[in-house]
Amino acid sequence: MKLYYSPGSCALGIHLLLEEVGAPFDLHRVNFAEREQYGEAFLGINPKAKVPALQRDDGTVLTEFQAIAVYLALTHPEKRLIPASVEGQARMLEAMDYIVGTIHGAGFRRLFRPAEFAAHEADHDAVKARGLEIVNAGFALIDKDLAGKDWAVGDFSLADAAIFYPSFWAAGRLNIPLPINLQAHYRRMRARPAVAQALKDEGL
Ligand SMILES: N[C@@H](CCC(=O)N[C@@H](CS)C(=O)NCC(=O)O)C(=O)O
Repeated sequence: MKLYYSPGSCALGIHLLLEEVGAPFDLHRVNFAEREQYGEAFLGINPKAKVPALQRDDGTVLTEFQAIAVYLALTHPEKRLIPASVEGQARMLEAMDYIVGTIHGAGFRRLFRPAEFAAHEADHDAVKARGLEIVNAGFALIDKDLAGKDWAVGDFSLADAAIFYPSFWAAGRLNIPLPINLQAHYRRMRARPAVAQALKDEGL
C-alpha cells in the first residue's frame, strides 16, 4: 500500500493507524508548498486534491479519513480497532464524524485556509477567530467525553486516531491549549510506539 500524505496533516491519523496495524506501506509525500495536490499527477491519484489517499496493492485508491480508517480496521480485525458492541461502533463513528466534519472541516480549515471562507483579506482575521471558536467548542465536548477514560470508546479505537491529529495541530503547531482530559489523551497517544514512529517518519 502507499499513503499519500503531507507532513503533520490529517493524513497523520491514517499514518499512525498503518503503523498500528503493522501493514507494509510506503509513504509518498505530496508537496503542498509547491501545490502538488493540484498537479496532474496527484489529481490522477485523488481528483479531490486532498490527502490522505491510500493506494492499495491492486492500484485502487481510497480517500476520506473515516473510510480509510475503517478499511484498515476491517482488514486487520485482530487489531480490534473497532469496538465490539453496536453502541461502541456508533459512538466511534459519531466522534470521528464530528472531528473530521466540524473540528477539522469547519474549525481548523478556517484557521489554515481563511481565503476559502472570505474573498477579502480584511475579513480573514474574523474567519480565523470563528475557526478558533469552533475548535475550542469542539475540544470542550471531546474533553468532557474523555473524562475518567483513557480512550474515546472503550479500548483504543479509530476514534483515538481521529482525536489525535487535531490535538497535534493545536499542541504541536498552533499553540492552542488543550483542555485537561484531551491533553492527557494527547500524551497517551504520543506514548504509543506506532504514533512515535509515524511522527518520526514525517520528520515531526
Ligand atoms: N474530508 C477529507 C479532508 C481531507 C483534507 O482536508 N486534507 C487536507 C490536509 S489535512 C488537504 O489535503 N488539503 C490540501 C488542500 O486543501 O489543498 C478527509 O477526511 O480525508
